[in-house]
Amino acid sequence: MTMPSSTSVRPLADAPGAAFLRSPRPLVCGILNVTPDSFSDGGRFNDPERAVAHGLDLVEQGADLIDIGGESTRPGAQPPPVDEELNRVVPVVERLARLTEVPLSVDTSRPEVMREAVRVGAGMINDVRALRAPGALAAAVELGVPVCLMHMQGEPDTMQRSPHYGDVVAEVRSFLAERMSAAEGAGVSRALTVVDSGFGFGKTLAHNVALLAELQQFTTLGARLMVGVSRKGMIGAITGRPVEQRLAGSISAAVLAVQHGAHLLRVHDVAATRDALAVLAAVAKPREG
Ligand code: 7PJ
Repeated sequence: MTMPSSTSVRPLADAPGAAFLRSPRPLVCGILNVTPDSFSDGGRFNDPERAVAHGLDLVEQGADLIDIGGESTRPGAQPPPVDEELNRVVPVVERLARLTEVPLSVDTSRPEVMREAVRVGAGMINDVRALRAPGALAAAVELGVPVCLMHMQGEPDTMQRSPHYGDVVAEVRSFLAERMSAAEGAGVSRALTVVDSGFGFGKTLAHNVALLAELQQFTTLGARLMVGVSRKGMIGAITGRPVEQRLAGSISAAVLAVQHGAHLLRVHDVAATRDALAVLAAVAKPREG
């Protein structure tokens, strides 16, 4: 048996601060929106007390991670002023960090919000702009926490006007490879990197379906793979259901995503997703790493 050479790739997530990413089972990340205008729960968790209570409920339901976001990225949305985003996110991260051991992720593209959120207890950055905003890459390097790099074509205010690709899977994959290289080149450990094809972000239903069908292609990038399809428009388009009736469709897509190699699921309905994954795990062979 040959020993790994010193130049061999370190195991994924073999880095301090990323222990939770090492889990051999798929992780369920609960969504905590602290925005007045999010598409599925806009305004409901707007006040910090209610947001914290909802975060604790997600923990009770079995969340492995909680993703806290103060910028609505629904189609047509404009980013809030930075102070507004800070005011929405920081108090909730700070309070939840005191009340739970479950890792907290901050869903932001802004270096100021990344820094403040990590300072008060966030342990991960989830960036729908994949560290392309000025200063974001440097902030991620400095903070040394895991980072999710997501693909988006365009910006939320216009991204659904006319999404276009030659080969959506190849283009999204090469974008993610490029952003992984940029992050690694700047000093973000590959062990801390998560990638996400960004369902619904500048994509038609056909694009989203192609990405879900070919999800395995993203597992060879050398990063953990996150999938967020919970209650999204693609589930509505496939099932013909309004947002409050998309649980069954969302669960089906989540199970399919895990069967196709997803390591993290970003979901609203944590308990139901955990149940579905328990059924899958009972019949599936254990997956490597
Ligand atoms: C995603 C996200 C996603 C990652 C949102 C929603 C829309 N971050 N932030 N992946 N979606 N990484 O909550 O459905 O799919 S906002």
